Amino acid sequence: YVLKESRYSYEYVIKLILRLQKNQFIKVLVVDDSKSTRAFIRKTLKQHLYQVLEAEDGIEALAMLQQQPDIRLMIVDYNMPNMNGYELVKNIRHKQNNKNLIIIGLSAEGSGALSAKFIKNGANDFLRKPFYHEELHCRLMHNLEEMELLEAVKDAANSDYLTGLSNRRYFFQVAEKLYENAVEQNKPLSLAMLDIDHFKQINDSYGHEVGDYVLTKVADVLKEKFSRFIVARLGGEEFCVLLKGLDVDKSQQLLDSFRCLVAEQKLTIGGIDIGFTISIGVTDNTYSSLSDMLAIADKCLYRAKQAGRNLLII
Ligand code: GH3
Ligand code: MG
Ligand code: MG
Ligand code: MG
Repeated sequence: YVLKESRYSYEYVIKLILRLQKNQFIKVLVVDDSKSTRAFIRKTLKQHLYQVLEAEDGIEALAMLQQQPDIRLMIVDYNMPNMNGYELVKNIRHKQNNKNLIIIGLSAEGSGALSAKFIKNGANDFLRKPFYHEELHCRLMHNLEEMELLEAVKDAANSDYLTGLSNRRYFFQVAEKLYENAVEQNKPLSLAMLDIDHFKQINDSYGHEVGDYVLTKVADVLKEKFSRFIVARLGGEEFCVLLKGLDVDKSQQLLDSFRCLVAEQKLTIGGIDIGFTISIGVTDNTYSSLSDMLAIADKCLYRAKQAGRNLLII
């Protein structure tokens, strides 16, 4: 359909082809008590390769949202039995943590107060029935693009550009919450500071680009080995891992096997084998505070350096 209609841009067609190729269809939930309106919206959206789900009322919609958290978009009618559209929006925005869900209000009642009510309660946009199918398409597109842009900005703000790990900013934001949860629930939590040994020598011997490559490789192994945990690059060649649910003994096992793995492997860059090691400081002292934990782990790391490097100290 989109290919047949000449009015769609080249970029848009490519976007749809990519969606088809990856089999990634955006899930839209249409909530309306009118079967004919649902059918009309379904037909329009299917032409643009959305995956369309339907609910007859708010209660059914809430249940579907619970079961399918990958629903990205919702189109919500105003007049419905059991719960009207704006109550549904209010309910979703207040109770559930789904800021990334786009909600578009819908009504045949032409009052401006109604659209304001929808938007005040958390809808992203509003459409008046009857609407031209192109208007629906444009509003969805517009809101999706805005959301994608916002997500990209958030991602960039939270991650380290070179390694793709969480950055310092994000780490402290999340770590503080994890620390509080661990203390409240009396659950184990340990923290490790890692630092590449004699990294300056790698830069000095092979150049800064090779140094960067080493950093990305270390980050890749960290991501793989500690995928269940929070791993961040705190700066330079210094990393931090926050191990929720693990006491210091289990953390030590995991971290020490990582340390051995790094020490045993060599990176081959331009025909040259480069070996390096990592020193680690660990603590699970949740009695103090997160900043104390960081300070203790840092002290242990310093001791590991003093004791000759390529060591883990608790
Ligand atoms: P130690 O074993 O005591 O940790 O010695 P070191 O040489 O690893 O530590 P030092 O703090 O003396 O040097 C760290 C070096 O890391 C200095 C700095 O130029 C380099 N560095 C920091 N950030 C980056 C980066 O993003 N890329 C590269 N290639 N080098 C970096
Ligand atoms: Mg209705
Ligand atoms: Mg170092
Ligand atoms: Mg350092």
